[in-house]
Amino acid sequence: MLNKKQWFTEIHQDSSALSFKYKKTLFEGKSPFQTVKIIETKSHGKMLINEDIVMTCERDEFIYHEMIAHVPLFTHPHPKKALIIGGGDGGTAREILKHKKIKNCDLVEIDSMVVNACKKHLKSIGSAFNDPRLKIYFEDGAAFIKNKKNHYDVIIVDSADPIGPGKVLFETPFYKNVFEALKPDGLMTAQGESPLYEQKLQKTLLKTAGKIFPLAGFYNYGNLTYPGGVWSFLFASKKYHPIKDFKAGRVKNSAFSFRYYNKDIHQAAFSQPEFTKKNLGTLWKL
Ligand code: SPD
Repeated sequence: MLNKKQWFTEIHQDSSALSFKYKKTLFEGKSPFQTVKIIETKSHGKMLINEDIVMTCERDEFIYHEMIAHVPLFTHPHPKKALIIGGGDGGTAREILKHKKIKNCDLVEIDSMVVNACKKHLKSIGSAFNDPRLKIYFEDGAAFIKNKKNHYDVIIVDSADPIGPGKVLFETPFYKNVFEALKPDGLMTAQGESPLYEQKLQKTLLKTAGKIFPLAGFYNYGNLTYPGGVWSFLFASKKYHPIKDFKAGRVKNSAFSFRYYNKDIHQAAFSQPEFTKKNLGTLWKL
């Protein structure tokens, strides 16, 4: 919700709200899927907002994008082919393409308006759109993946919340198709919502992924702009374990300049508070 006094407010579950003061609106549109806005905030840089929900902003996007991309890519020992479902702002692609081992990265975003608006107004996030290894498809990711078998080393589901067109990305048929689309030693990560607000969803998601993948669990991160501050990613893998198979030396040798991710965070992020352990119970398979 944008109001006259230049505050954008995201209302969460009709019970709390996060507001950001902004200087101007850079882009405002309505696609067949959603409303899309980019605003210039007072203190959080440019911010992408879909359906009045903050997707990403310049001030803290590095946390989300480094964690969704480098945890899987430093777990898989030789990732060559990657798929991003969603991720139209380009931040996840930017991080994936830092890995020179990646030869091809497909990005399947349902909404071309998001990509085009970010290309124009959020260049620091969408800085890898011209990388020749990146191929963008404006399609429904859930449909796209049905036709891929044994194809990708790593799949990253960079989705919005499980409302609207993205809801299917949290459901069993989609996870079965992700499993099929991965090579025999492939692995995936997915936007996993707030462990504080979405305990029921996390439990369902882990049950879903845990029935399909031999290894499944959550890892956490903190940011400034998502309700509750502490958020998570789902990690699911056919073979490689994110801690036992992780070679910390690869992170150092990469010489990437991270702002959040490092070898210690990679491992620590899988530690869970007591309420999460209790919630996820024996389904925790890591
Ligand atoms: N509550 C909003 C969660 C949005 C997660 N996806 C963000 C996309 C960043 N590339």
